[in-house]
Amino acid sequence: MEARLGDITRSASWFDKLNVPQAVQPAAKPRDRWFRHVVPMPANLRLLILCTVFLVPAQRVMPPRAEGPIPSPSQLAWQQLEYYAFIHFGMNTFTDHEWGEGRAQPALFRPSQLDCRQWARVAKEAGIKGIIITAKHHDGFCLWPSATTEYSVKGSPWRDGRGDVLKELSAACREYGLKFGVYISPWDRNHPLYGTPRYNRIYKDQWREVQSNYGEVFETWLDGANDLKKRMVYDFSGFFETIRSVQPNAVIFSDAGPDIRWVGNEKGRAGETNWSTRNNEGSFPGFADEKALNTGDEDGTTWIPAECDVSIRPGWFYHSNEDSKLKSVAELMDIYYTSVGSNANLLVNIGVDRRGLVNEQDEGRLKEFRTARDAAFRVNLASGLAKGTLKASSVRAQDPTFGPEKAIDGNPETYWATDDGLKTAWIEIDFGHELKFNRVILQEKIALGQRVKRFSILVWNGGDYQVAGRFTTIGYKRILRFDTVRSSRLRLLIEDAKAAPLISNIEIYDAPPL
Ligand code: FUL
Repeated sequence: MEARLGDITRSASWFDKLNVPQAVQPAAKPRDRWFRHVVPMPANLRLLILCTVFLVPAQRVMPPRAEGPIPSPSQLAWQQLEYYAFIHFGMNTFTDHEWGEGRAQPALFRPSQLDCRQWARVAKEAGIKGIIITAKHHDGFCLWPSATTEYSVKGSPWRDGRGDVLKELSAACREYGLKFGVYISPWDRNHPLYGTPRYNRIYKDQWREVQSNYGEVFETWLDGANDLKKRMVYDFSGFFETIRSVQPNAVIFSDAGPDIRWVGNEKGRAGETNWSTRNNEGSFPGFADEKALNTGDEDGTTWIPAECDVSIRPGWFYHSNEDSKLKSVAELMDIYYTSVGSNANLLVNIGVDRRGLVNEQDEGRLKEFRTARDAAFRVNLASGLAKGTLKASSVRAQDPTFGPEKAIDGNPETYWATDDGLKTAWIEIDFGHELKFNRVILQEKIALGQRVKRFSILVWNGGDYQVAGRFTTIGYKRILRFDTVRSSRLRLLIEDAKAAPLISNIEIYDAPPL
């Protein structure tokens, strides 16, 4: 899928046919001939009109209008987190199960050294921005002393039945500057009311409890899991309303959004084409159209970006027999490129062990993963370039506010914009001398909609531009990988877009081999 620089043999002449302007055209300004048509009028009225016309300061060029659906402020803040962790911990940790049946005695839950500050410290040191905890998995065991059930930490010997994992974890997250999120499974294999309509109320109460008592929750995670025999008709719209009523800024994740969508697999792979827009009508958690979730819909009517959940080990919960089966750094880096690098957020799962600690194996691997990311993106070759090293085929109304330099100024608010109506355009960086690179990061100004449908990266070979790779969508972030090239110029050629492209960031790196 990934176009690589091995493809460079292709001639660049195809893009000449795209009819992309070769340089910025002077904007044709309408001529101010209004005064010709002035009809006789009283002198004081004429004076007033003249004052208004000449004394009002020159109008700024208006920013482009949004195209299609756009993210809410919470969705935008969520997208900027990029990478955060899942923690699967609960009764399954002690019974060595993935899906408990809800029959294990609460007395079995007895972590010997549970320390949420250790979880938060490891996460912080690994560059993780937040933690989502399995407050209740399918077995129904609650990690907080819920009033809705007897099946919880209050029945366990841990902290003499007075413990509360959510209380300790939310405090640790605050201490370490991490976001705190919660997963509550709707499927509950213990609750006596499961399978009856009354259970919907129980489940809403559980959301009310976890959202009312532990401070700010950044993400609420709901899967669509259902019992095969006692099949529930879940009141998902009621669940979403309940969550919104307590914490309106918490984004809600499920197969069907409403804020964040599942990416359609548990491998950490978003589509090469990945729209943050979806035609969501008829979607229901538990009935996932995996293909559509993987790519989103170009003409989607709702903004629902994708999240990639993937475990660092084969299972979600800790099993000692998986201590030697962690994903390698190379695998994690590959996942990073196909998730964060493909316009999705990455949710890496850690199974906290029976002691109640992030296991040494997982801690080590998470830190190695961070080291590899830091090494890949150490020196941005597009930063600090002198003015004039960038050119573009078009600049919105020729206003420097939207000039090509805005794509490398390190400010996510500013962006390069072309004139309205253009669907093809290029921006070029001339380094002035040959540089070696193999990664390019691109970002669109998604606050105004996702626009780019197809683009190429071209590199100058001394006499001509050659294609390094051809790609489809960009979105919030796209990271392109290709074999190392040596070149003095790079051109981003946008070949098709839903509306005039708005590029807020370009970074260029020479990532070392792993
Ligand atoms: C799924 C569950 O069935 C798995 O056990 C795991 O929790 C995964 C993240 O979500 O729906």
